[in-house]
Amino acid sequence: MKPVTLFASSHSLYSGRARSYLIKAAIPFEESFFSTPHYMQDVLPKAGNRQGMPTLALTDGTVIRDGAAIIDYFESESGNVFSPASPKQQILSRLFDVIGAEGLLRPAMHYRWNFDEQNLAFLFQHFSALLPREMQEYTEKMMNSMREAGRNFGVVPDTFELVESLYETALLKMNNHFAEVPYLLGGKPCIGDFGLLAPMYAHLGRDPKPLSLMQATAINVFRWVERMNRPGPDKAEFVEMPADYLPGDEIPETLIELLRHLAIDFLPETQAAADTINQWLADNNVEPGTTAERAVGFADFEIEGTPLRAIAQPYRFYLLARLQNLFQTLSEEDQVDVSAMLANAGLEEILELRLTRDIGRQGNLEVWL
Ligand SMILES: N[C@@H](CCC(=O)N[C@@H](CS)C(=O)NCC(=O)O)C(=O)O
Repeated sequence: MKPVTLFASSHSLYSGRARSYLIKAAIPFEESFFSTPHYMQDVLPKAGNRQGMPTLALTDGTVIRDGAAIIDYFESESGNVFSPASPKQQILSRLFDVIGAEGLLRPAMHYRWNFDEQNLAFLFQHFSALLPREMQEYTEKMMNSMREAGRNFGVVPDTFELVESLYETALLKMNNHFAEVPYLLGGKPCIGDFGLLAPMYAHLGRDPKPLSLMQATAINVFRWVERMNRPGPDKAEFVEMPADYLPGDEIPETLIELLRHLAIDFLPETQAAADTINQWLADNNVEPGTTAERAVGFADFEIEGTPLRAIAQPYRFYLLARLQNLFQTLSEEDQVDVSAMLANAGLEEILELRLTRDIGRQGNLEVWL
């Protein structure tokens, strides 16, 4: 079978999510960079002219930009092999997708950009490799713009201590979970595993500083990161466990404990971002079909007494709405069960945190409907 092409890079957060999916789904692929003439001439125009990784080209030339859209495409082709069908599991799968892809950007950026002694040479090599030879002088500029992105996500000296303490506890709780099961929901990865891998691979499981922290303090998380990048179940430690989701819609207690901890950060930021974006929507006349930009202003919130300011990102709500819409399709009885599970994890409000306008996709871009 001719391989599809994934425009990606080893050190890109969102590339890790799509790559892992292709590996686990056994879809033949080859990787390419977005600085090639082929990407610029043939792929970018079909990607809504938005340059970004991951972008994927099918063998017939069709282009899919955005990691969630890439996964959606192959899920619908395959009959949703990585989407659990039972109520609680399917909601948690979607929840981990949004928390992973959007809710752990602060630790990812902190451990990448604030430990120059350990990380800088490694990062320089990777960023320089993204640029064609004649543009090498822009390497540092590109790196500085990513450093700036970290500050925009709320990683500034006053928040370093909080970001580290939240992440260290998250690692511990993930480690407890992956001591019990090889993937979030049992013997097989779900959509949520791919989302969670986004920050946990390219940044937190690969850059020298956070990789050493993970290897020293969270061996089971390290193994999960490795496992997510290998074909097949790769779960010799759990040889007795079927390569499937836990039976009976079971949710391990270790997962609820992890969510309870992740909620400390995810909930206040989501509440504040919803307020900022909804205010922006009220103040601006946004025509249907307008591209939903990455950020619309800043959200101010507080975690454990520390004030934070982070860009308010509509995309978080694009992913969250998928969970909320899924919830609406459940029977009343299942909704009661799912709400109780979310309440137990301190995340029941997540069902209500909506924007006043929906976001959809047109021409490979997220747009306001
Ligand atoms: N929502 C997109 C985000 C993709 C994204 O922001 N990718 C980063 C790399 S991890 C990127 O390409 N940044 C460079 C740029 O935006 O020019 C997805 O989930 O795929």
